[in-house]
Amino acid sequence: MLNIKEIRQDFPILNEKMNGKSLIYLDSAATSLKPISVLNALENYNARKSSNVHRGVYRLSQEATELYEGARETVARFINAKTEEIVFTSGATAALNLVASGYGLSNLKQGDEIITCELEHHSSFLPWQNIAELTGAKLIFIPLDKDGKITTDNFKSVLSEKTKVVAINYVSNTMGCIAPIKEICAIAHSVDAVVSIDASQAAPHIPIDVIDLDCDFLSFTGHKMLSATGIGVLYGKYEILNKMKPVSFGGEMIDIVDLSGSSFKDAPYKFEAGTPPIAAAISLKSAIEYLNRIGFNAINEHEIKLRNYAVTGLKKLNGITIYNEKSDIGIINFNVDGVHPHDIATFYDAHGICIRAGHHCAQLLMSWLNQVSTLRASIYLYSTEEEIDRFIEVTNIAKEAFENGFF
Ligand code: C6P
Repeated sequence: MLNIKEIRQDFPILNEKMNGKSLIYLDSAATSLKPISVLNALENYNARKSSNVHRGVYRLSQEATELYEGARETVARFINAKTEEIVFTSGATAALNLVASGYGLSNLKQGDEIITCELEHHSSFLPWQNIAELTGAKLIFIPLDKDGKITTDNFKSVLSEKTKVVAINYVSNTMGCIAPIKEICAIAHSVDAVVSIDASQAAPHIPIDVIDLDCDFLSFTGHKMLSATGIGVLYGKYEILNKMKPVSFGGEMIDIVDLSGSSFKDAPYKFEAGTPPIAAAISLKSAIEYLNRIGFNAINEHEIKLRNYAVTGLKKLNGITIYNEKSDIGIINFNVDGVHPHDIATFYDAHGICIRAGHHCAQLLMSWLNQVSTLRASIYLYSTEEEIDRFIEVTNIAKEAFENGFF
């Protein structure tokens, strides 16, 4: 069980007031709060080790390089990968685009098929829609089950010898459901398709083992798992990654530059052109150490307990539609019937409660749900039962105010 009191002391922002009220942060799926250890790691680099990596022969630069490369080792251990299989990017969006442009563009042709689904975040879907347009490959969608989930049977129903790439999420950012990734990888490999996983909403909540999953690529972003913004991770099986051509060119990714042509370093460095997100990578190491100290079993247990508590509370109020009664992480996707989500979200804000309203960068899913937008409350390790009580209370006040025409 989590020691919630101790955990909350690690997050200084939780002492802030918002609109004169205690801050209740229920938008961790958008970005998480940051603990002191992560802030200290950032401060340590910026205040005491600030210099560029891989470039200087002087001691300070070597120390910065050690910190940066140490972060790569920590990330590799975190997902059971080899160090050279970890590419640092600016976020999950950049990592997912790198797979599509670096692998998809040169390996796909007219008639090939890319399997994806309507749960995808735009950063997972759009890069492949673009590659499909450029190569003539066809996008194929896994039919979701009645709860909006990917199942292995539904996946099998669209797989064929033409399938060359499978690009799907591990955990949906809007429904919070875990996809059967390990089974999907095994099935996809039976037709020699390559599998790219968007693990942005998985990495903060569940343990990931890329060897066990046997995925070919896996992307995630640091800022949803306690680190600073500006750092993302692309894991790729080394034999695939190293064959890929770089998509971004510039400093430090080169071997030899010559008038007649240039050559590049091996992976992962050929994909890290320019000065990398040094401070953010170092903060990600610290974030992973924090998460490992708490442990994913305790985190997940805490999230699911609070999530179920919130769903029970919401269901007691009439006129609430919940789109994901079951979910595997602390995400509740809902609407207050008859009221636009932005109006409710503004009401929450006046009470110090941060909740995301909109299409959540998942417009395909909104169409599947037959909605333009929804509300999303997302819970993390620092969330409390008292915060959920207040969230339910304010939802009720908002609902009654809108029903009685006060707005
Ligand atoms: N989702 C959300 O509120 P970046 O922005 O590159 O760090 O992460 C993109 C991304 C990719 N995949 C999934 C599943 C995601 O949830 C996100 C980011 C945020 O849901 C912001 S739209």
